[in-house]
Amino acid sequence: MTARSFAAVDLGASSGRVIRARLDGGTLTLDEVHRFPNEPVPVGGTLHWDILALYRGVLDGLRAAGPVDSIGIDSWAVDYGLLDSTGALLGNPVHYRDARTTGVWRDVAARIGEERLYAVTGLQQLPFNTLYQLSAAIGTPQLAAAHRFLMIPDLIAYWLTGEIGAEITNASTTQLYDLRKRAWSSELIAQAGLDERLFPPLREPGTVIGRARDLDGGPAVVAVGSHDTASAVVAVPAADAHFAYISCGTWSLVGVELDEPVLTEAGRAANFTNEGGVDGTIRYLRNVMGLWLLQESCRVWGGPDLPGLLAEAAVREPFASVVDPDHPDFLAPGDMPARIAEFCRRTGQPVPADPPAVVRTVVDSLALAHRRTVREAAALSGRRVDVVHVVGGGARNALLCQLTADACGLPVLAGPVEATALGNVLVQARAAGAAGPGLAELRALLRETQPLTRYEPRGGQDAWSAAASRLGWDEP
Ligand code: LFR
Repeated sequence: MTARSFAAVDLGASSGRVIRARLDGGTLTLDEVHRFPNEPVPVGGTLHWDILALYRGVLDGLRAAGPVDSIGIDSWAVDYGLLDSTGALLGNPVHYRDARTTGVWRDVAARIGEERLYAVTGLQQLPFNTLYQLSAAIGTPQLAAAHRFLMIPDLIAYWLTGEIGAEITNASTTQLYDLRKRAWSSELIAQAGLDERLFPPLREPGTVIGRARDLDGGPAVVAVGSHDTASAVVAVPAADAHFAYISCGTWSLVGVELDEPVLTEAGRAANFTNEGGVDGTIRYLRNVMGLWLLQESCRVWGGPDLPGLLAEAAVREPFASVVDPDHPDFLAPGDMPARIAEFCRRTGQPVPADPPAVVRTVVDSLALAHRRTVREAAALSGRRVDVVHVVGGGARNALLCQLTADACGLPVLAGPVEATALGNVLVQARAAGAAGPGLAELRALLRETQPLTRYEPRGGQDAWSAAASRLGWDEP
């Protein structure tokens, strides 16, 4: 078979990347050809994405990648741009961490009915779900002038190809998508007071969107799991169905992969989500705040040497203090060490005295939240879990991986670090007839080509239960 090359555009909350992948027989190699910062900009009290700077980075990266068979685009979920009737972008997309939805989501959810919302969309309540962002925009001149709604990867694809559409894995995070009908929910769109004509036709991962007009040779742009978590889960190198995954980056997305949604009252009460995955799979998971707590702490500390801090944290006292990483206080950008200190004070725990102590508190707390969420995912779905796969940047964090294995009482298989880019590339490779056909074959290819690290649980489950009860957590 001849060698194939693909470009993965992966936009993350703190940086964007263009990665070139080469698939040659049994070898799959990645090469990051361009990385550019993603620096949100506060304007007039609203936090925006600098979408044109991101697009500039995408174009520079795609030019640097040279000739490729195709291009796939993924990014974080829920956020969007609005086009006017001439196709021009109306304003800069707003960052999901902006506070404009704070007071909105409870009212909207109560008006539509939380049970109904869950029955149709299967989604967890996150204050920033697209439904709540659009609800917050009702009455604005911008929404009144809007002709089309495009999620971030669909907007980038539109700029590259001129083609309008909505990729389904990302559409499934809007809370306006009917999971069973695999279509926009006319019912919820109407109830939210939105115009259904805003929402473009849906497209499946693996379909060709169009040609990138401004690039040499006009390579095809192919729809992938454009929600970064959907692409990351494609690249979980699982050998059978009995696994949980933690897609660990800015967020930790913790759950299991299912064939059918779980829409039970218990799942709704536990705020579990059913996001649409590649090949009709369901990502049954819950968002855990993830490395965001460390990233923001490091920003406040002026960019310290993180590996050094983690090494020091590893020898600090375990469970000196633990926090609930999902507390709403930790959602917005800001002084995380101060917020962690405040949480500890409020809950009668020692305040971490220096950066290594803060780091230990964060890592213990994340491992504890991973444990709780893996257990809940297994209990709520009935899926037996024998191994926990940690993929994404967090797979590099040996302390977090070991403590997650300890906390879950299960082996952790860490890697690939580049899961999102790999999942993006594999769906393109399959569309080109160069890999697959099923997720099982794509994952087998990863097991053969990507380095993975195994962490065995070291016991001590009682200490983890005790830490969980300090937070008042009821564990299954
Ligand atoms: C991860 C992610 C999560 C989503 C959050 C906000 O990058 O896509 O899956 O809940 O970002 O969009």
